[in-house]
Amino acid sequence: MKKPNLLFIFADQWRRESIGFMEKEKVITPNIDNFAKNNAIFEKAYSTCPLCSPSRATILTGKYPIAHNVITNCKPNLFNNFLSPNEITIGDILKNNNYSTGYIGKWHLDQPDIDFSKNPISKAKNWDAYTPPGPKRHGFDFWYSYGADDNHLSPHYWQDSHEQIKVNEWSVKHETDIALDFLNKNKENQFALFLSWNPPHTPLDLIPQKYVDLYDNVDIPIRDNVKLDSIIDHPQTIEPFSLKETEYIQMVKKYYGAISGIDEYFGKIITYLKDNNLYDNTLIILTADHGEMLCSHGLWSKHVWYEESISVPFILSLGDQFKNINIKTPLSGVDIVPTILSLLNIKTDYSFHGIDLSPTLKGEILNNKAITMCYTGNPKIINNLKLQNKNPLEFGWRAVSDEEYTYVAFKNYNGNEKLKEFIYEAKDILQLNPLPVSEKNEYLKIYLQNWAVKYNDLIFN
Ligand SMILES: [Ca+2]
Repeated sequence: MKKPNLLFIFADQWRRESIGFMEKEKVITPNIDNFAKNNAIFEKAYSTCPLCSPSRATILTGKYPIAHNVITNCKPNLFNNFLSPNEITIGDILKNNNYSTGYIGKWHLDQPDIDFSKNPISKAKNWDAYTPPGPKRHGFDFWYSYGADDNHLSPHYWQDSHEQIKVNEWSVKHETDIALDFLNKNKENQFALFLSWNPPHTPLDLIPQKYVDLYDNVDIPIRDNVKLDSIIDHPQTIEPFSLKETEYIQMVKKYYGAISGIDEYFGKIITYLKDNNLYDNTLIILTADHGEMLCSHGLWSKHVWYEESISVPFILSLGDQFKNINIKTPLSGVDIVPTILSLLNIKTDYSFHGIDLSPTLKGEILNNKAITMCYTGNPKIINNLKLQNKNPLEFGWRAVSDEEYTYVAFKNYNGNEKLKEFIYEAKDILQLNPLPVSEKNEYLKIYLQNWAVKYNDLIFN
């Protein structure tokens, strides 16, 4: 019998609670709700690093950022910070196992083209890159992708030449059409497709209005940890700004609208798979690279240890094998490759930093912990630390979560403060009441210290 196919769909900056069935936020997602109701939900899924490139590299390699070396976003003048052709990704492994492989949408794992030429023939600007056929595509044979660009209503892509393909429609719609075409051409094959949607990533104005209009008469409650005066990101790289409540609610409606749009196209894909007898033998995963703060704790975007930033949706189906299952064991980005390979019955000699969580789908409880982290990629901060003869990799934060607590170790990026520690109880959902490290929870600190020794992480130096 054919091994199961794989369809891995992930969005960008989509936090775990921004889905209808979670009943935490008023997001309209009927297709995803229906999918989740009939399948397996990992209730504690975490991004390994709440930032695009490191998270994506971890999803594909099953390794921590300190090992695959993508510790911050791929952007100009950071010459070693891209996914090396020598890394082994799930794409490489699936291709070697005779899968027809494809990658559609945002990649953001390559060195920007403007590092090589001021006017690249690919016409890639800023952080963007054309990844040519070869080892940098990591086993993905069909390619319809770009590096980093956020023009959701006028996206562009590259296939197998430097020629940029420009499109005038919402990126989620366009990429779904390309994905359906890939599925149609490969339905007789054993296929593995990664579909990487950019929304609900900012800018939130670049969304078809019809999705925002869905929320015209919806009362949007404001999360109790939201602060709208003096909003910054973490670490602070933007000037503080403020929002009126009405402005904030309008912004949240746009964020939710993007997710409703995603829901529509996710529904089309599921319908296609069912109509073409592909649903039963396809492992489908729906997740995100990281979350979005949306002004919780007065913070914008991500790169911080709070749940809104590190938590992601993670819903999985394989025919009707895993029905109505809610898994409480934490899952982190490093666990994704070993779990997928196990569910596809693929054995490999490569080792990963995460574990195979597939036994949890059959009711086993595994003692897994999710480790999350951020380093600095800000050139000003890096230069400042180097002027102090300090290694930038010693700074930032590392965290570990289990079902009861999250422990955070934070060394401020300015280089002259001691390590700070925070403990959050899982039941303190808004994380407004950090606890001191105590006898009850210090096992997590010890766990993280052992992790740092094992993987040569420098946060406790
Ligand atoms: Ca991202």
